[in-house]
Amino acid sequence: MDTKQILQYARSWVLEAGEDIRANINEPLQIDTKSTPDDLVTQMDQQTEKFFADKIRNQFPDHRIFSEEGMGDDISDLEGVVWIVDPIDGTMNFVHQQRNFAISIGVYEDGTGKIGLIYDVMNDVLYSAVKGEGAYKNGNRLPQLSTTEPLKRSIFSLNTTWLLEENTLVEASGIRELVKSLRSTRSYGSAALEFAFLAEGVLDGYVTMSLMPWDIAAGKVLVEEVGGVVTTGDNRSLSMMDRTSVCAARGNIHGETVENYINLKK
Ligand code: 2AM
Ligand code: CA
Ligand code: CA
Ligand code: CA
Repeated sequence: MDTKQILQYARSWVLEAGEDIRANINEPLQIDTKSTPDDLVTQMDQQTEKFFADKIRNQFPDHRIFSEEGMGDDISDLEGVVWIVDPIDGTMNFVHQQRNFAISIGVYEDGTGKIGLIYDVMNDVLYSAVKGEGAYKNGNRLPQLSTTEPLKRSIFSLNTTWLLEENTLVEASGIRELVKSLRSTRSYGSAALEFAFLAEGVLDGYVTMSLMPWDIAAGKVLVEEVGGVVTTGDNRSLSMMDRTSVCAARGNIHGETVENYINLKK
């Protein structure tokens, strides 16, 4: 694939979609729910996904689209070029806060992540990475992550739905031990931004249950380009087809972290 050309189109579409979201940020939202009353979707999620699907299909008719809100293709493998799209990652933040959400686009070729774009829309900050060519924040190269800072001086982002898990699972997961070992924790509510902040070095790790491929696809490319490691919660490689737990961290603390997560399978 012509990575440079695809990156150029992807970047310009992401910026255009983001500008449209900003321009309409105070317009009334039509808010629907999906699997649960807290699983939200708005017309802006759908409209933005349709924007990408139309652009991709028009420009790259042989590429396929794997996306959250149903405008993509029926995907059961990652052969060829697949755009893995989350039009708004952090819909709850979008609805409640009008900030702290991102557009996330990963472009994969035969299952390998080639391009990752995460756009922090309200701050107009674009994180981008091409496999083998480094990661950037608004065009400025991000340095490699520290390989020496220990867990005790690390900040991890954690999804606090952990606290709702059965006590036995919480105990078995080692999450309490991990939290005790860290300097502190955060929770931003947008998986894509959590990956981007890890790539930027303002977070040192991100551990969560139950993400979908479009939550992860771009972030994995970004984090790996600065020397971070991204696996499932039980240290397997991510499939990018199924719902999965995630442990992403700086290279020197990932192994130690994931060993505290022996029961974090899904
Ligand atoms: P979303 O806003 O695109 O749905 C919130 O902690 C993070 O988890 C967000 O990145 C959110 O993505 C994702 N998320 C929220 N609900 C989810 C669900 N039911 N399944 C998978 N991911 C979800
Ligand atoms: Ca969603
Ligand atoms: Ca998402
Ligand atoms: Ca979404």
